[in-house]
Amino acid sequence: MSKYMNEYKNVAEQFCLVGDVVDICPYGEGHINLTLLVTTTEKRYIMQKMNTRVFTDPDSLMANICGVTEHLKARGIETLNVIPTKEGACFLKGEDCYRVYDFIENTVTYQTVTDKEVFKNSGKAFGEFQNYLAEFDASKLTETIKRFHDTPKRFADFKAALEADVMGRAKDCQEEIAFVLSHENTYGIAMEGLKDGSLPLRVTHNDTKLNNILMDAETGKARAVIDLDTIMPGSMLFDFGDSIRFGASTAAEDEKDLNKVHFDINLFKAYAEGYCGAVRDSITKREAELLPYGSYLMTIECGMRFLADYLAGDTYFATKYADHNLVRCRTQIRLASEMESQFTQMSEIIQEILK
Ligand code: ADP
Ligand code: GN1
Ligand code: MG
Repeated sequence: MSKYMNEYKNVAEQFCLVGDVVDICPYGEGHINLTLLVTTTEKRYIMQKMNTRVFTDPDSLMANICGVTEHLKARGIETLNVIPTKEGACFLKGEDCYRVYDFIENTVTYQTVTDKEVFKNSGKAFGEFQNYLAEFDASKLTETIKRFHDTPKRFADFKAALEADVMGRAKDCQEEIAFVLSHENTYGIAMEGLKDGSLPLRVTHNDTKLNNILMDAETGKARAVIDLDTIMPGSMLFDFGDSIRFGASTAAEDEKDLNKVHFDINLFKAYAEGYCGAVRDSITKREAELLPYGSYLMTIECGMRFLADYLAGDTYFATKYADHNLVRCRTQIRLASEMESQFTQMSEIIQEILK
């Protein structure tokens, strides 16, 4: 029996699965939860050991997910289907917490953009997802990670990790540290906009990277937005920006050769066409103006989060080797600095699409 069957078969059998469990193996490239593909004699499931260090209130988290998925199902939208435990709960609660979803078959997730059209389709799907969330009662949602995209707070956390330097790693990343410190005056615009009301507070997904959407394996069209853990009140800038951060790059998030990493304005345009096309009726003038900035902000924010985690000893993001978080931070800095010099072109593209 494989290591994973040994360790998790008993767990899987506590859920209402159809058929007998015949295989369990790790699946996907998520950085937060342990994701397992469970195969039974009848069908496949995704089982996740939830990261309860990151999500400290799994009851509220699962209530959010059940609420949102019910909302989507009622509108005929394909979404995650939560499989209950044999005791009728929506997740298994214990020292570790687990949940199971139907595996959504005949879909693929991408770790980089291989086809501009697919990226445009993902933009359309995330834009439509934003529209569906607009009809969802925000008061029913718990904020699963407080101040998730509050970049000045992220910057304060980064400075605390730098100050502590518990691993003695700061000496190895002076250039990256200097970049993050020198851009402090650019971090506040989105939070200020939300505070003074010039940017509307919406219900947003907040983690819109390309591998959090399942695309149809045959048509390349979006099938389902997944990873619903961070659905919370936020700004449209966060959802648009995080997709650009991950997808409008010529390389993977953890590419080691920085010569291969560039911000690709044509990919930006493709995503913007899909996303802005979908939110055309609800996007405000100020949001549209700030979409280029939001892309930069989500990129540098993610860079400083990777760097803070590197300094803190890799306690948050799953890593595969010692300086994985530093490698990731470097790609984000490269992208952010290239975006900074192309705000005008990005703005022109948005204006042209929305006119
Ligand atoms: P994390 O929070 O760690 O990122 P995700 O919920 O995003 O975890 O899942 C990790 C990966 O597992 C996804 O990128 C996707 O490839 C795959 N995945 C998750 N849920 C499903 C599902 N229901 N059907 C098919 N694939 C899935
Ligand atoms: C994490 O869970 P996952 O891998 O889809 C992270 C995001 C980061 C992303 C960077 C809850 O996303 O905020 O942008 O890694 N999710 C959480 O790849 O922190
Ligand atoms: Mg994910």
